[in-house]
Amino acid sequence: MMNAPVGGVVHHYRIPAISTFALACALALPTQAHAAGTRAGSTISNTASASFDNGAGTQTIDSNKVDLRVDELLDVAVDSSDPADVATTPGATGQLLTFSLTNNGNGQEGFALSTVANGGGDNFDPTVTQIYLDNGDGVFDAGTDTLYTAGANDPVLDPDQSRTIFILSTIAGSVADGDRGIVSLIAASKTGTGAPGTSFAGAGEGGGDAVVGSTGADGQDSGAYAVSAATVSLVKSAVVADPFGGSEPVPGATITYTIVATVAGSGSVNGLAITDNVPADTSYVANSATLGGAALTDAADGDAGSYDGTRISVALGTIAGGQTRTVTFQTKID
Ligand SMILES: [Ca+2]
Ligand SMILES: [Ca+2]
Ligand SMILES: [Ca+2]
Ligand SMILES: [Ca+2]
Repeated sequence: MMNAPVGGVVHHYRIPAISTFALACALALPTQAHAAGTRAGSTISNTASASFDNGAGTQTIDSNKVDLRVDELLDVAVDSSDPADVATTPGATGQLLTFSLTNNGNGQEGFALSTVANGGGDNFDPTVTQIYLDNGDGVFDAGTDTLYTAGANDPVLDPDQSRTIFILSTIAGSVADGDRGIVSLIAASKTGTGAPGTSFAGAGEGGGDAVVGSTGADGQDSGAYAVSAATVSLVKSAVVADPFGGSEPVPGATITYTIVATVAGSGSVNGLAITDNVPADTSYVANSATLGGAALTDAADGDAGSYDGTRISVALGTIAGGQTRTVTFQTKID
């Protein structure tokens, strides 16, 4: 048979002329794999023959034909498609986990989907809000993918067919940096599940029985969210310089305030801004604000700082964990 070498020939640059026909045949074959085995409902027919010589020459007789209808095996696999924990943040919504669902049976089958989000082995329980059935592009888009409703649009797959499934979750606001939350997706054959070998009479594709395969006709896999969060701490201090070279807080003395913002954690914070009202009985020293030692103008302009006559504002923007920002400004005691 030519079948065996064909697969190897396809991957070589030089194709022997003798294999051209075989190669063409290989390319013309359906691309679908046949891991699921012979399609349910197929008939396997067999007839035996006997030949003999009874003195009147060789004769041949055939047996009766034996037809066997192939039953449907129910097998399914669920696999997480996320290569690692999916990063999330406290209070986040619409957080995505991706799975593949594969019909490993030999007949068309529908699958009921469900999730478990409190299975343990982690730090918190995500709240699953929706399951979506992908439209085939492998990318989640709420506008073009199908919102799953159990019992209403259970995915139906041909043998060896796979479908991408998306799970969306909300993350509690109380979770901490580094916390993990696991969600499992479960798919169960709608014809039935059970111990391998369990048979559902007449329920198979093509009229045969449906028989639970080695997977129990259900499958599940888990994905996980990992919280990447940051916290901000703010420390303020003051240094006084009096007009006499000392540090007494007397009228005429200058107070230099220092505010240190420290961001901790594996995540980052957005829109970090520091404000400070200039205290009563003092007068702000014009253009005295600094950020990281660099001067800031009082005008609301290109730099991060401004003074509006009442308070100092410094916009720091997005700051990653492990970084600090130091702001100073001066006032004079009236
Ligand atoms: Ca079926
Ligand atoms: Ca949990
Ligand atoms: Ca899609
Ligand atoms: Ca400014």
